[in-house]
Amino acid sequence: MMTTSFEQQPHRRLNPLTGEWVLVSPHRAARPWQGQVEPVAGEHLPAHDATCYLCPGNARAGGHRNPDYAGTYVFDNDFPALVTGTPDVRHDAAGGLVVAESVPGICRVVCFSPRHDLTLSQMTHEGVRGVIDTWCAQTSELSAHHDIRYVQVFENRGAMMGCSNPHPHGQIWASGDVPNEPAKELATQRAYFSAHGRTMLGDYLAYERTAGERLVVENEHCVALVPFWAVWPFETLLVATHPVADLPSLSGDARDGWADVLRRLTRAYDRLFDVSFPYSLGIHQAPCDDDPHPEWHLHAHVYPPLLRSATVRKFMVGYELLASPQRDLTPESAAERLRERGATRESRDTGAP
Ligand code: H2U
Ligand code: ZN
Repeated sequence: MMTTSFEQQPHRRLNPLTGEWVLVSPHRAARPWQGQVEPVAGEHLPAHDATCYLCPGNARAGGHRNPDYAGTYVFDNDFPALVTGTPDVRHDAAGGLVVAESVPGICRVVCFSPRHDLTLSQMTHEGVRGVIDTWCAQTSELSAHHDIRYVQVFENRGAMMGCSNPHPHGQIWASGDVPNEPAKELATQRAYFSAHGRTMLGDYLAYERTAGERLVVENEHCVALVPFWAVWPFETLLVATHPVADLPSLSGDARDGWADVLRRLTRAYDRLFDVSFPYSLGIHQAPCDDDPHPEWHLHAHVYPPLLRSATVRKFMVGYELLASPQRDLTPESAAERLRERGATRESRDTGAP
């Protein structure tokens, strides 16, 4: 348990993966709140939408047509942020103050299901397992490219997160650099592994399993918890129970375990405010740079913007933008609320494909 005085008094918590602090002000959570927590009528979507650029058989921008796919479907993004074959150029002026360099890369879109009206939380176990298998296969394929050093798998869900289309899909951006967030985690995990000979997240997971108060859903392969240093109100961290460095290293059983936790967690999120819960989800895996990565422990972050209801979101502005992230709701109470809604182990045959 936490030192009792921290339950009421302002304090800051360290994120050992990034080396950054978050300010926690639990006493503010008790302040009067006039807003209602009300269910929002869900948008009714058709199973197939003739105007959707991700539905089977439909045309996309640029003239491509999607095949009549049955499971997942991957295509090269028609508006990629990164492209292959960019000339290798570096600009360094003003004694290192004005620096730019070229970044080659490949951007893909992953349709999770042919059904326009589903989310990960509503798909069957087999459907979500198919998504994980696709992430694994894409990671293997993209990391084999000689100019790729990092493969970022992610999903932006919901209009609140800037997602342009409700059709269940995610993206993969593979790049020639190791981007900011994984680069921070590489440095901290490396330092921890060289000091202790064990992975940072393996030791952290052992601590959380004993403490119990931040656990949300788990099985023998994957644990979802609200990290001690969570910034977003209902942020979660998914950690592999057996340390592996990347998605392709997950065994078949472990992929089933991740599918089970992903489904139960996204269902718990949907039940929290009785709304199809928006979030950004991303897998953090080892860089594919030919170095061994015994320090890297496969994990995923889920960052949902909602704070008090389906319509009240947290904004990262003011102090957060200029000084440090801050939260009122403690990670422990967020975990308790999610745990209550994710307690049941779902039957494998509920849901849709
Ligand atoms: P969101 O996940 O943020 O909604 O983005 C969907 C992606 O789909 C976006 O990166 C791509 C956009 O470039 N896209 C296509 O590749 N082809 C299309 O016909 C429309 C959208
Ligand atoms: Zn669609």
